[in-house]
Amino acid sequence: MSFVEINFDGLIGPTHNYAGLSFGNIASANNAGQTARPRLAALQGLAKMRALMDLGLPQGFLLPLERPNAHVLRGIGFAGTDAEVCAAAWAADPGLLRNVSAASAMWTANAATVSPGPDTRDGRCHLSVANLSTMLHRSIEAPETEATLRTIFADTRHFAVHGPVLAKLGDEGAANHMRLCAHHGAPGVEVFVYGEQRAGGFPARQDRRAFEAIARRHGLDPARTLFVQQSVAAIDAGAFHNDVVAVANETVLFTHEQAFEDPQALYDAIRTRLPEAVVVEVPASRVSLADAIRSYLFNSQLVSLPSGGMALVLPGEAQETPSVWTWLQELVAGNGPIRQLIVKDVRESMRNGGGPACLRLRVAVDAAAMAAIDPRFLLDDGKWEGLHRLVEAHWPETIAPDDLGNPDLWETCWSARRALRAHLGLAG
Ligand code: SUG
Repeated sequence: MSFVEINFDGLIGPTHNYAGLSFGNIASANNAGQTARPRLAALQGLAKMRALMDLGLPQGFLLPLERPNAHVLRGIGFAGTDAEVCAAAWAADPGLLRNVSAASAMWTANAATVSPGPDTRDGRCHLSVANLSTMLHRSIEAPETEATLRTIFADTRHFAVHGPVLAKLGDEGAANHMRLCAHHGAPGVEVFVYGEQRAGGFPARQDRRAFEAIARRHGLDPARTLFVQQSVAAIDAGAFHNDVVAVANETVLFTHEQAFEDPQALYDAIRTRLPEAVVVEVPASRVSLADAIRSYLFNSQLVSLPSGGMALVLPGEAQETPSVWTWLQELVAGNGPIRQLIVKDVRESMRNGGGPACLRLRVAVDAAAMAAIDPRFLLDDGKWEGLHRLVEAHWPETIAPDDLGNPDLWETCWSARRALRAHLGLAG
């Protein structure tokens, strides 16, 4: 087996809800206060994983974190048992409990930044856990995410897992990182996309210096490493991560015309380093930035098919947005590398601003590194069915905003997580 790319999807956790916690994320704000369907959300996520498996692609998953997180509440002065701590927080400040209850670790594109072995000085695959320090509810993810990644990628002959960079340097991981290469096993051009804060604008969550630190730690070749600024217009239109307006796979960069401050300079820099690169740019005259963000056209998974060519795994909203769907029909009718459209319903996640690409972390590995990955986190038919059954049995059907203060819900969610860990043979 040669090099393969594995998608590690976040198994959507039992506390999935709509608390409107992410300023600058339009879907999260618009759907705040609605009733969420955690069981359906997790099943939609699993169905998407299944679709990738059916294409013949390797599929892994990452775990939901412990939510509500009583340890964090204890650290800020609440005392007692887990349930007492949560009850006290809810009474004192419901917003706090909402923040420590978020199932936001489902968006594993924000778990870490990954540089595969062909790009790094020591030939190992390097993963840097994201600090997610801009949003309170996400800033508490890193320690548990790091523990999970250290379990999955424990073999230091093939992998190096790094902790998060300084919290002052905001870092949101692979959501702002793209890799272009002749094929997954060839040295890549790594593109790190950062934001610049505009006074009064939505938050620019990715600090340039965070990415510079990560590139240094990963031992990347400076000649094949690009730092580019995300367009201010995109952030202000609601593209809080670059993967809302651009996605890359192997030789292809699929991007909106207004994704970057200086798109021509980026395209030229990529082509100089990778002459076979193909830039598929969608003009604003065909798909407005607003339609791109509403439909999550670019938050599709762009994957190489074992049979050749590439497929886009899109959210249902892309099909429902006429400008987008018309453009996509023309795209696949042409002679370009993108040949197939696969539409998956991930509406529960989409309502919080998380499309197909947000739900996955890509890790490209050779056969030896693949064999070194903890197999409990790699899916086959039987393991997928096991997860499906577990979700059906343990995940709550609905969560309305005030349910988050209900002790019965906390117990249900903690016991769902315990059942999952026991199912996988993990402690605690
Ligand atoms: O960080 N939404 C996430 C969505 C992350 C999407 N990821 C990528 N683009 N890769 C965020 O804004 C909303 C949670 C809430 O409001 O309850 C939230 O965290």
